[in-house]
Amino acid sequence: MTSVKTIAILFLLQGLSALGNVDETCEIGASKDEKYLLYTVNPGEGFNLRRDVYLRVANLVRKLNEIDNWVLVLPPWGNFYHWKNTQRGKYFPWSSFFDLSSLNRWIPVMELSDFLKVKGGTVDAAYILQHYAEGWNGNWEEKYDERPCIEPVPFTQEDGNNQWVGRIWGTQISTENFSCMSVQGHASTIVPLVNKPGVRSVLVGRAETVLHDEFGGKWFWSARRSMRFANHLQEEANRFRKHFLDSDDTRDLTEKKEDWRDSKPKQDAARGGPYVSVHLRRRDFIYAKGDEVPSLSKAAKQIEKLLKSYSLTKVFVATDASFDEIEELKLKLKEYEVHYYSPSQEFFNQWGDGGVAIVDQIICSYARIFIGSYESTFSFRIQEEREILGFPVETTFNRLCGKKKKCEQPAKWKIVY
Ligand code: GFB
Repeated sequence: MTSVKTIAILFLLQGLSALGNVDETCEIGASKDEKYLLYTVNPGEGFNLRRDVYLRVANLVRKLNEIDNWVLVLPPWGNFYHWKNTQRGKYFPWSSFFDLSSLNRWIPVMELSDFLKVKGGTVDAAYILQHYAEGWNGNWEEKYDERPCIEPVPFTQEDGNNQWVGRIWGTQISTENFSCMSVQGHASTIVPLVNKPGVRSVLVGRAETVLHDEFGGKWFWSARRSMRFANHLQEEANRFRKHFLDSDDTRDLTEKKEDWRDSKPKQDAARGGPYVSVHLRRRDFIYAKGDEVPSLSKAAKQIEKLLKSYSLTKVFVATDASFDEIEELKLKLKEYEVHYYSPSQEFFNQWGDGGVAIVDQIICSYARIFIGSYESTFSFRIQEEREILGFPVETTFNRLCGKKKKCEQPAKWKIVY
């Protein structure tokens, strides 16, 4: 099985590295028949939309593996607009945030650093996806065509040289075959583009351009369930739950099986810890979403209403708000216990803004009742997590209302097995 093979290669590489014995570019341990897909996402996108793009690409690999033997190379995380306290140019491998053995139970994956050890920084082809300059003119058909690049691309070609060279994830990637591809369609629309005879490694840039093959369907949820968090983050969140929120999996009825494929909690079985959790998105969201975002006073009122209706006294707030805003919110809720996660310096140095964001998301996921922010992908990922844990929908799909009279609640994307 490919996934087992990939893990075996990684162990072999780790062993050889420890012996100081690896030739950085030779194909030690590479399986002759494996092919490699790399991808990028629009640099302006945040952490949680990127997590969604992973699901699209993972299911592209699932499709590719019906005909061949592809491994997904995981693009390291870094240089994000929102990660203000994390050093620019610092990239985190996926194992910093996610459990690779869980991912591998859905499709074969490997870290970029392991790909570079096996293959070096050269790929057989690189495509940057884009929409059609002329739009789709009301005529939806699934297609892709080579077209002039619409936006600046990360690859350049020196005169008289047939190599295209780009700097991606702080790493030099080169290829002899580069083009921009206008695409209209789903992830599997580009299967023939990727799976060409003689092409063994492909980089697909701007992968967010393609849609999910079946958003909210069984394959979507399998890929999503495979995205379990790294143990060190889950444990950090569990310590916080226990210490400050009287919350643990036994009492909360949120125990999970070791392997996500065996974990299928009964719908509505999860009880959650005795606290309200809130995702209160501030900063650029206030400008981007305007009247949909509440003032702190209005947010406090909505939180208090939930605390009362669930007879709870503790609230956990995940937020990107400034310290002053957090203090202001605490003051407005002074009759209740308001908690938020503040990492130790040691934790922050190791896992950065991404690690803190995930700990916040995990703690929100285990609350008796959750309320999020309007159309925030950060909130959406928490809602998915709660579906995976088996919470009743009315405790999950709630949002804070802003000034607008009409306050539509989030769509209820229920899990499918
Ligand atoms: O994750 P994200 O795409 O969600 O971007 P939205 C928000 C980022 O802000 C997160 C930080 O990845 C975190 O780095 N952040 C937001 C938080 N809320 C929290 C929180 O509660 N705790 C912690 N620790 N960090 C979209 C962006 O954000 O908002 C778009 O993707 C754009 O680029 C738009 O900025 C306005 O969907 O909320």
